Amino acid sequence: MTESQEAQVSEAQIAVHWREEEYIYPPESFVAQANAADPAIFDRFAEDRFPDCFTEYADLLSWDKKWDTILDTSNPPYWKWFTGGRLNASYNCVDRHVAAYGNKAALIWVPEPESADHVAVTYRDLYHRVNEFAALLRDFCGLKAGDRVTLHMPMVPELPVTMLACARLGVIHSQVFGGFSGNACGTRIADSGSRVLITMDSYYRSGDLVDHKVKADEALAEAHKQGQEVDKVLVWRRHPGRYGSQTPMTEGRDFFVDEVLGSYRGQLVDPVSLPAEAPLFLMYTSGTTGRPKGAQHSIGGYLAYVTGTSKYYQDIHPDDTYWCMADIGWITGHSYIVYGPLSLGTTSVIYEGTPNYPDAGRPWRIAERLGVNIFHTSPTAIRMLRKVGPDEPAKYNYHFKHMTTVGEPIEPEVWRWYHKEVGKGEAVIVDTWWQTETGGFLGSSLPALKPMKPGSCGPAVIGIYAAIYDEEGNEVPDGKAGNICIRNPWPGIMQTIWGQPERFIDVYYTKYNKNPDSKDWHDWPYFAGDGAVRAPDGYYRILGRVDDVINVAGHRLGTKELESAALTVPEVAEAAAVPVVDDIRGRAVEMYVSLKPGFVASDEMAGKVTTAIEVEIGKIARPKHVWVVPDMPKTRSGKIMRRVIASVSNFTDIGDVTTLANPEIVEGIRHQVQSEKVNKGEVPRELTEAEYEEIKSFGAE
Ligand code: 6R9
Repeated sequence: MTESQEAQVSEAQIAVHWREEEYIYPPESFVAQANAADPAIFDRFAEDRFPDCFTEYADLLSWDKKWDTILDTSNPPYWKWFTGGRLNASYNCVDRHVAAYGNKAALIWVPEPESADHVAVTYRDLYHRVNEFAALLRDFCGLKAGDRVTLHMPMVPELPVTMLACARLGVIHSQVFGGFSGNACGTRIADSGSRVLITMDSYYRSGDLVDHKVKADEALAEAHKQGQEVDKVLVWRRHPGRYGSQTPMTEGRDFFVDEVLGSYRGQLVDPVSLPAEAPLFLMYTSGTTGRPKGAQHSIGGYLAYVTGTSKYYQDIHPDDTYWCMADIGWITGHSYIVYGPLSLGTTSVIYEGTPNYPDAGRPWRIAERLGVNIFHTSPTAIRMLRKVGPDEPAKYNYHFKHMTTVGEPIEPEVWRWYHKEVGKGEAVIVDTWWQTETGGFLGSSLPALKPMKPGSCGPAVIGIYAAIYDEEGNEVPDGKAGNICIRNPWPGIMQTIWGQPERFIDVYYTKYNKNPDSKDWHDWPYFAGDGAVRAPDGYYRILGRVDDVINVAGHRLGTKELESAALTVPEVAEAAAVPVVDDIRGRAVEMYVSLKPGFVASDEMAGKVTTAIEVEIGKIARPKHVWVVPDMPKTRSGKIMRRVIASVSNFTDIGDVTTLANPEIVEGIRHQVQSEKVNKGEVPRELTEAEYEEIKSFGAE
């Protein structure tokens, strides 16, 4: 960087200092068996080989017809990968493995009740189950390629069966996380225009059989309110033949899958040969406005990308037993429980319940019993298991060769516990940074070829050329924080936001695009919305979101979504959501609300806000506190200053309030909130510099 460029670096940039962690090298035994152990791979994916390098991923798939063009950039930033090619995702994840691995488990399902045996679904079983269900979707529901179907299912093998049956027909599935509320599901049904909802009656969670069908009725009511009618609700039963819900079935609309399926037994459905750029699924995620964004992923590009990254970064071989503890309702589960692992013909474990049920030894008993050798989870789960059972892993005789962490930054000391105790010092760790929108990994170390560095996700993955820009689009020097961007398209990138093509450009591209007419991909960096710092060795440390998204336990919650949920309480006049640093879940949500004139603050009012959030979004978004305050700190133009209340909640320096329209209220709010927290023993530890910066600039105006 020249001196003049250096001078342009904005003063607003934050220097982020943290102790550089030592490298940790992979064991010889891992390197000897790794899928990617030859450094020549870095040359194959170097920038001058782009986009041709990605044919290495596409070649891992079986194509009905090979592509004509690797990357079509004629309509930026709506990139098209492998155009002219045709394939089927269900064929690639199921049919093509039956000859060689027909008797091998594709899925091993572990029910939550420990007394129940695990269930192995072989590739041959999976083939039959996917075919039958595809026949039902086609002939009973009248579904065809391009139709959307909403799934609201728990962690059961019927979920991948349903996804793969949709994929067989080219039906676009939109799986909504099972823990989300009926209303959240209904909003997604309406947004995607689904006429069919596929759900399950009940499932086990923390020891209880949860009534899930009740949410289907709420979802349909919400979808109806938003103008979308649903003709059929297909209800899988957790125990076939035995209904586990109190909610009545609606005649002519709701059907038990196990009953209807009887007529389709043994039927085979040819996988529909589809264009590479046809959509495979939608995955909804939160943004800064209330309306969720349906990230649309393609068949060819997406499947190639998750297959390639599963092979090289997850080091999956067909004879591995791979367990990703994420929920299939999130992108991690789609890419790295279902599509990537099954495309490679491996055995993928699905666990129904919570990791610490009935105790903190459960994951390690599962690993021991099933011979899991690749393990994948989130920092939140690691922190929790470390807290409740730090010595548990050592009691079990399992051996991981490889472990993943995903979803949030991981603290170096938590990383070290994961490495030493869970990995028994034998396993490599990949810290994988990526997003719903990106389909697969963006930042991670290639495990046999790059050392691990606790707290850093590693360099950009092969074929991804990252950069950190300041607000003006200048690259920042190493060691300085800025906005991490990906300079090039890649096959896993979403195609668009379903039904909101302008928002796709606005959110991810407008910020750093200098010429909207350019057809050159170099002019369209992808803005990820995360702050990051690069070290001189090229390793990235992800600092967290730079927008109004709160990452709770690896799940993205939009402040606007939380606030609109709070505003459904009739007495609430204004609402603001802020993050508070949480030792287990990374961040928790705190809500601040003010009431309409004539209403008084009470615990009951706070309770109503909590309930509203659970109903609108789900229990996962449940705020840690709801503070009913007399008024919100506001700018003169009337905007709520979230950074001020975020500082109050986190006990950090409140900063300059002289620009507020009502600075006098801040002291009262601080007293109210902090004295209650002190009474409850909730004073947070001292924040790290990065956390401090996040709070200080939260929702910055
Ligand atoms: C895969 C997934 C994406 C956001 C992302 C970032 C955070 C994900 C991370 C990480 C630090 C990691 N994030 N992985 N932060 N280190 N290894 O999580 O997708 O649910 O869309 O969340 O999560 O802030 O922007 P998604």
